[in-house]
Order: sequence, then structure tokens, then C-alpha cells
Amino acid sequence: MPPDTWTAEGSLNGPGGLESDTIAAIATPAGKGGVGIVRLSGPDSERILRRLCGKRVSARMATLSAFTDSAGEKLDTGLALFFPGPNSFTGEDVVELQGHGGPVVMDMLLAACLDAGARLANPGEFSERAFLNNKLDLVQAEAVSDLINSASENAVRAAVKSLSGEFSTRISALAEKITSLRIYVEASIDFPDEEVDFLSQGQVSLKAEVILEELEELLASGRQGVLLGEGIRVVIAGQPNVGKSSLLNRLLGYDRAIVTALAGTTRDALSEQVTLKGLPATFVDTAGLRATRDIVELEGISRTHKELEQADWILLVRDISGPALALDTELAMLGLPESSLSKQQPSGGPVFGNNMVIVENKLDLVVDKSPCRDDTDHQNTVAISALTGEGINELVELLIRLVGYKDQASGFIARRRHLESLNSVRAALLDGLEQLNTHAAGELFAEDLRQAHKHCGDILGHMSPDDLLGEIFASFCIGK
Ligand SMILES: Nc1nc2c(ncn2[C@@H]2O[C@H](COP(=O)(O)OP(=O)(O)OP(=O)(O)O)[C@@H](O)[C@H]2O)c(=O)[nH]1
Ligand SMILES: [Mg+2]
Repeated sequence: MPPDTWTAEGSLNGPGGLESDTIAAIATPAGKGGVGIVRLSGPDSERILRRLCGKRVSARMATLSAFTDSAGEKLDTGLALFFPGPNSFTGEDVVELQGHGGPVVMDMLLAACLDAGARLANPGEFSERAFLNNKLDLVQAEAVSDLINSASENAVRAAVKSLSGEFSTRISALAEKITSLRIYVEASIDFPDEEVDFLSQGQVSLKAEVILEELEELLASGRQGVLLGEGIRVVIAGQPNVGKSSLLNRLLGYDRAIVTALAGTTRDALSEQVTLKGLPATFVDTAGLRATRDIVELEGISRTHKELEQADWILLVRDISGPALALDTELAMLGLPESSLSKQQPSGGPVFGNNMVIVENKLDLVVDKSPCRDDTDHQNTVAISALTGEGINELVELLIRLVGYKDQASGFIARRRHLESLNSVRAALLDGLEQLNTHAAGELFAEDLRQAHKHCGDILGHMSPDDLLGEIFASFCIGK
């Protein structure tokens, strides 16, 4: 039986077999700059270019030209570039008009392109076309967006590696190994009279275990890649007045949140991004949890609960200087079981999900600093003073250690979507091995291998459903 072959079927509107229109967008960021670029892609690009420039532009030659609107009025002078398909970013005819980077000039230039027959591009539509025309696989297309959004030098390097196909190559290699194993298994099933019974000799499970080992390595690098690219979401929660907003301000290094001595100061959840030694982290300050009748505060508390549901990590802030609620009472207020405290990082690397660090704040007010409270039974506890900054470094280091982030320049960028698919590959392989080892069910094992192969394909965008593709590209910015 031939192995599954992957095809990037262009089932979205646009290229990949279907008639495609010509899209246009401003490719440079909003605001003022020396140069601004309007980009076009599609079959009409060259005609629109001729209309605006009043002349032909040679392929891949920077050509100085005036740009005029449909009334023949000059809008700007700049460089025109024409990249005939398929040797272009999208694989279609692509045009770049490099004008002066003022927002109004750019808008006028874009309007002239639309007047001449182009349509405004959707977010990510250039990358989507590149994907549909097999210029990039899905991992590479995502890396374009990740590169643009990179928050650190390591993230840039990792995104460049993913863009150049390093991650995709490893996934393809894994998929190929899974397919060869499946062919091997199916051969054993189809020709049971052969002298060697591969299935019963343990060779097959050995091969599957080697694949599993490789998969674990890929998962570990993938987790690092997700941390580099997407980072973690850390929610700061606790009772009113314990110093949550002071902690946020201290972590950010500026006065972002209002701090007062009144309990119930923070109502809206406030979120800000910082990079902790290369790890992008979004910290969310929340309304303190307590019983109240104040409707504004109640709304704030309800928002705190929504934030807690989406947290990768929770910093439970407590005031060490005064009497505190019992920890289990406080956890109940957060709506979390006590077990959330004891979660340890698995050997495979960082974890995502509801994990917690207890932050004992206001250490500056404590004279006897020896541990005296029930919190210290939990290893994920750190004492700080948001006021003086004492212990903040320790908190950051603990968080980085617990998350399992390694500040290294190697590796590639990845997304949670990739981890989910890799976990499905692992589940299918483990299930298949179980079928083989306990029931000697070769057919079921072969089917699990087929599933595992399909999940590898999902990562690269082969045979991915349209709505998933739509969702991924819609998160890109316009002009990309
Ligand atoms: N001495 C001391 N005071 C602190 C410390 N952290 C915060 N405070 C004070 O505690 C009070 C409350 O601080 P906030 O940061 O507003 O506390 P919060 O947890 O955000 O409070 P709510 O928004 O009401 O839930 C303020 O008067 C802060 O100055 C600390 O480490 N040491
Ligand atoms: Mg506050």
C-alpha cells in the first residue's frame, strides 16, 4: 500500500487552483517613517503598477517612478518593484511601491491601487497565499508572524530557524519514519506466510519506541519554542490590599497600576508584557477577592475569575505582616483545589496550565524573618517586598525555573497548536503500541500509525481544515 501523500489543497478562496483576485495593503507599520510600502499580489498587480507609474517596470529592478492616481494627479515619487510569479513571496505576481512613509501618503497610494482594481487584503492574506501556493508550509507561515512579533533576540533567531524550515524538516522526518513503520507493519499483516514474522519478533515495537524517543525530544524543543514565542500568562491574585498592584508595578519597573492603602482599589484586570531574561511574560493584575456588595467590585472579582481560568501561572499574593486566611480557604476563594500547589514540572520540560506560586509580600514589615506560616510547607513559595524590591529577583528566577525556560539561542519557535498535535501523535503511538503488545493487533497498530501521521500533517498544514487555516491567518497583521 502506498504511504499517504500530502497535498496542500487550496480550498480557501484564492490561489491553489481557484481564480484569484489582486490584493493590496500597506505593508509597513502605521505611523510616520522615511519609507512606506504598499504591496500588491495577484494577476492584476503588473497592470495596476503600469497604471500608477505610467510605464512598464522591469522584473526585479528597483525603478524610480512617479505614482499617479486615477485622475492622473501625482501622489508621490518612489521606487517600484515587480516580482513576477512564481518567483515571489506569494508565488503570484507581486508589486511593491515604496513611497514616503507618511500615513496619509500611504493611504492615498493604497486608495489609488484599489481604484485601479485591487481589493484590500485581509490580515495575513499575503502569507496565506504563499502557503496555498506551496511557497511556505504552515509552520513557516506562522514563523513569519512570530518573527514580526518576536520580543527577544532569541525569539528572532528561533523564528528565523522555523521560517527556514528547520522545525518543518524535523516533523516531516518524524512523519516519514511513522509511515515507513506502517508500511512495514502492513507488509507483515499482508504476507503472514513469510519466513520472518516481524510483528512477533519485537522489532516493530523497538522501532516504535525509537520514534517515541525522537518525538519526546521534539516535544521538549517545541515547548521551549512556545515559551520563546508565546511566553506565559501570569495572573497576580489574592485578597485586597496584599500588594498585587505594587508587585505588578515592581515587575514592570514603572507605575502602571494605581496603588492605595484602600482595600478594593483595583477593579479592572490590567495586563502588561515584560521579558524576563528572554522569557516573554504577560502579567495580569486583578481585583482582590473578598465578599462584597459593591457592584463595581463584584464585576472586578468576576473578571479575576475569568483571568484565573486562562492563567498559565498564578501568583497568589499574601500579606506576611498580618494575620492571614488559612491557605485552603484562600484557594477555595480562587476556585482552585489544593492540588494546584503541588504540581511539579515533569521531566519533559515546561508545563502549561494552572500552576501556582505563593508570594509572601510585605517582608519589610516583618522583624522575625524565620518561616512561621503554613505557606512555607509548599516549595513554590517566595518572600518579597514589593515596596523595597527585596526578593523580586528570587521570584523571577523561581518562575523561570518552574516554567522550565532555558535562555538559549538554539531551537526554533513553536506554537501551542503544534504541541497539541505532537501530543496527539504521541497518544496515537502509545495506543498503537498497547494494541500491539497486549493484543498483537497489527491492524489496529497500523491504523494508529496512520492517525499519528495525520497529526504530523496537521502541524505543517497538510489537509488542515479551512476554519483552522482561517483562524491562523486572521491573527496575522494586515500586509503580511
Ligand atoms: N510595607 C509595605 N507595604 C506594601 C507592600 N506592597 C504593597 N504595600 C502597600 O499596601 C497597600 C496596598 O497595596 P496595593 O498594591 O494597592 O494592593 P492590592 O493587592 O493591589 O490591593 P487591591 O487592588 O485593593 O486588591 C498600599 O498602601 C501599598 O503601598 C510592601 O511590600 N511593603
Ligand atoms: Mg490592586
